[in-house]
Amino acid sequence: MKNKVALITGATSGIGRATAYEFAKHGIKLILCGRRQERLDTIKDALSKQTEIHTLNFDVRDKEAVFSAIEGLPEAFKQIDILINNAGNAHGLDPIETGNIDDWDAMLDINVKGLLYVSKAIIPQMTARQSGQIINIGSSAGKEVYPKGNVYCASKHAVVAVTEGMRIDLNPYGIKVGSVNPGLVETEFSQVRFKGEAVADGVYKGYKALQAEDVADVIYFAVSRPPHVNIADVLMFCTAQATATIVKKDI
Ligand code: NDP
Ligand code: 8X3
Repeated sequence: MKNKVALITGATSGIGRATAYEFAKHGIKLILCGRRQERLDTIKDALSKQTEIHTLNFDVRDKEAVFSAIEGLPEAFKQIDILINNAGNAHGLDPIETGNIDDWDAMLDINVKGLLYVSKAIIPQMTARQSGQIINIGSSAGKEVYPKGNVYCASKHAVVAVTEGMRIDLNPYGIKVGSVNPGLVETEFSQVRFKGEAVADGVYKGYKALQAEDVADVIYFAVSRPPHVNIADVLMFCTAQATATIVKKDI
């Protein structure tokens, strides 16, 4: 894996950050993206002994910023072998009749359109080289709709559909495309979903949720397979979770 270059969106927290740490262990060169520059700097400092790191600060909703950041990459990072489309969040957990339109916009603009913008900026170099790998971080919410999940679930169903579409369209170029779809993962996700309200603290209580590192392990497994193997679609839960609504809790 040494000398490969991976670009990870949403690398400042949770699954993206854990993936950066996992990739760094294996000497993969990293382009780490997010909006919080201080965090990008801290992660760069922490991992620079293990591998070369470049950081990019952009909001995935801003297509001009996305394209100019990727076009402006220094020579050593210009060839991207692995794209991890991870940036995203849930915003709110409300029934459809009272859902907040700004939350809907955020989820569709970030989780779906942002993923498309970043992909569009990178795919042409992969098709030109006839190689590359794209892993989209979907969710169990992309496989199953749950009460009040409505638009978040729609955004993640879209990620699953876009992943399948990419795999079909990029098949002639030998590009690997797959998705990793976790259930409950203990990250900042619920703080964002519930806008810092106290309810967020209870989401991971009473059971052992997946940790970001568990998902990063699977992502690394997918990128470290031999050339003829593509991990197309992974659904992963913590042991306590059976479906979106069935979670065995000790409280
Ligand atoms: P975190 O909130 O911990 O991390 C989200 C990451 O996305 C941050 O690095 C954040 O960076 C980045 N991000 C959010 N909005 C934007 C934006 N507009 N532009 C650029 N970057 C953005 O959550 P997770 O690690 O849990 O989530 C990562 C992915 O995993 C998401 O796609 C999420 O839907 C998915 N997922 C999460 C699950 C969970 O239970 N936690 C389960 C299944 C899937 P910054 O704020 O610095 O820009
Ligand atoms: C995050 C998992 O169950 O909150 O995608 O939708 S869930």
